[in-house]
Parts: sequence; structure tokens; C-alpha cells
Amino acid sequence: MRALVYKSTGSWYSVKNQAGGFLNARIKGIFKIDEISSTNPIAVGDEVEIELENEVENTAIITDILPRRNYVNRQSPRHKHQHHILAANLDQSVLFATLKEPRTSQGFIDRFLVACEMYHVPAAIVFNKADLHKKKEDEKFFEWKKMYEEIGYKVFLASMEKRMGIEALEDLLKNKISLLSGHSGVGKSSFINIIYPELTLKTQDVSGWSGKGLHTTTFAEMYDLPFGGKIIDTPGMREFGLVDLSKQELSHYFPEMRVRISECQFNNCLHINEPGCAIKKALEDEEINVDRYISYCNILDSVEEKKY
Ligand SMILES: Nc1nc2c(ncn2[C@@H]2O[C@H](COP(=O)(O)OP(=O)(O)OP(=O)(O)O)[C@@H](O)[C@H]2O)c(=O)[nH]1
Ligand SMILES: [Mg+2]
Ligand SMILES: [Zn+2]
Repeated sequence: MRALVYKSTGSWYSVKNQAGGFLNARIKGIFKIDEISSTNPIAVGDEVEIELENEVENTAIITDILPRRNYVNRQSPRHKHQHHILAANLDQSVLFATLKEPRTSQGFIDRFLVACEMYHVPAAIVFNKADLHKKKEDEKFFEWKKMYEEIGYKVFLASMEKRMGIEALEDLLKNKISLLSGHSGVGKSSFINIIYPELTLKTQDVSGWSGKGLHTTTFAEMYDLPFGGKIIDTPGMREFGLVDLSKQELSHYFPEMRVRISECQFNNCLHINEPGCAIKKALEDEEINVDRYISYCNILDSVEEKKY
């Protein structure tokens, strides 16, 4: 029987079969041995094959996993050499960011975008908590909006507090499978509660952002949206460590660099100080944003080359 994974707690999976019924499923040991490099062999959004185990208790065994269309993964926060799959089979990923309480850095956003580019998942950025913006934050928002839109990413401004910008986001999500991610406390679950009021997901208490980055959502979970489409709420993350990335391929995941790489004099150009570099030239001509280039350099520095 075919089923779709809606929630994963690590040992149990909540899966929905084709008749629309939910079952509690677990996996046979074999998967665990199979994929040693991943902390979670099966992720939310995965299509799986199941066998009914106990009809009264609605339990099942996952016997196979179908090939993934795509996925987004990151370095496991606990095991540096393992990766954690955030979700699989996505139409898009939506990054929730805030300029205040908490502040999302450009480095974090750019790392996230690289991960999406690596697996061909279109990305959009939502700046939430606009109600907290003063002049400084407004300026930053417009600066970043311009910077990201110029290179092809959709950018939105929203406030869950003031119910602002919701309609545009509903349009974005309609009939698509979307991954929602970002730091803890940026308002991911608050957003889902607004677009799907019957759900009442747990959000951080009314005292709001504590500065401690407490995780209110603890497991990734997918929901069927009332207006069509699916959304995956995820626990907030502190950092975004990239995996399976080589220095040589990094610039392919910066869209503004990707289109210029073929003009570099050397085909193994890392765009640092090589002669005839089209990226450095574009930087000088202000065609590439200097802050994006700094992100590129920072990520390049952090990439550990695989030792074969
Ligand atoms: N001022 C303001 N507060 C907001 C807004 N959106 C959400 N919040 C508050 O921010 C806090 C965190 O919201 P959550 O929805 O729990 O955040 P989350 O991203 O789901 O966090 P995790 O589940 O920990 O990853 C809550 O107290 C919300 O009420 C907003 O637009 N403006
Ligand atoms: Mg949450
Ligand atoms: Zn170059």
C-alpha cells in the first residue's frame, strides 16, 4: 500500500494512505543500516510503501521508500558528518526571516538559499514581524528585497500580529507543497494558525520572543491546507550547515554567479583572485551585490573538501 509521510518523530511516522486515513508507522531495521550518512532515513514528504501491522491500532510497517523528486537537507546539529533531511518532494521552500526578535542574518539566508539551489527547490523569503519594524528595519527590508528579487527570489513582507501580507502568501502556497523553515520564534506556526484556523498549533506564549530561541515546534509536520496545497511546519533552527558541497560547485548555487561562470578565464575559477575572473569583474561593475559575494566567500571558507 502506498502512503505519504506527514510527520516524523524519529522512531514513529504518521503516514496517510491513499484512502485518506492516518496510520502510525515504523520502519524495519534495514533502512537504518542503509543510509548511514543521514540521521533520518525517511523524512516528511516521502512517499513510502507500507504493510498493515495492526488494523485495530492502526499501525503499519514501512517496507520501502520511493525515489525522491528532490529534498532539502542540512548538517545535523549534533553530528557534523551526518546530514538531516528537512523534507522531501517539495514544490518550493519558504524561509521565514525576521529583522528583529530574533534577527535573521544574511549569512543564514544565503546558506539556506544555497541548499535550495543544490536540490532545485525554488525558494521564497518572508520577512515577518513587520509590526516591529522601525526606520532601520524598513530600510534593511527594502535593501534585501531588491537584492534578492534581482537574482530571482520572491520576497514578502508580513505581520502575523497585524494580519498583514497574508493573502499574497496564500497565493504563493495554493496547490503547492511548501516547506516552511527559519529560526525559532520567527512565527512559522503562528502563520499556519492564521491560514488554517482549525489547526491551533502550539506557538511561543504571549510573552513572545524571549531571546533564548526556545523551540516550540519539535517535529516537522505536514498539513493539508484548506485552500489546496500542503505546508510543512518545522522546528526552528539555529544555524544552517551545508552538506555534500564542494568549493568548486558553490558558485553554481549563486544564481547571479551561475550565469557568469562560463566567462571566467579558468574553468576551475573559485572567483577569489584568479586572473580574468568574470565574477570579480561583475563585482567591480556593481552587477553583483558585494554582501552576496561576502556570503559566497564565507561559505567557501567553511566548505570542508571531502577526503577520498
Ligand atoms: N510582534 C510580532 N510577533 C509575532 C508575529 N508573528 C509571530 N509572533 C510571535 O512570535 C512568537 C513565536 O511565534 P511561533 O509561531 O511560535 O514561532 P515559530 O517560528 O513557529 O518557532 P519554533 O516553533 O520554535 O520554530 C510568538 O509569541 C508569536 O505570537 C508578528 O508578526 N509580530
Ligand atoms: Mg513553530
Ligand atoms: Zn571567476
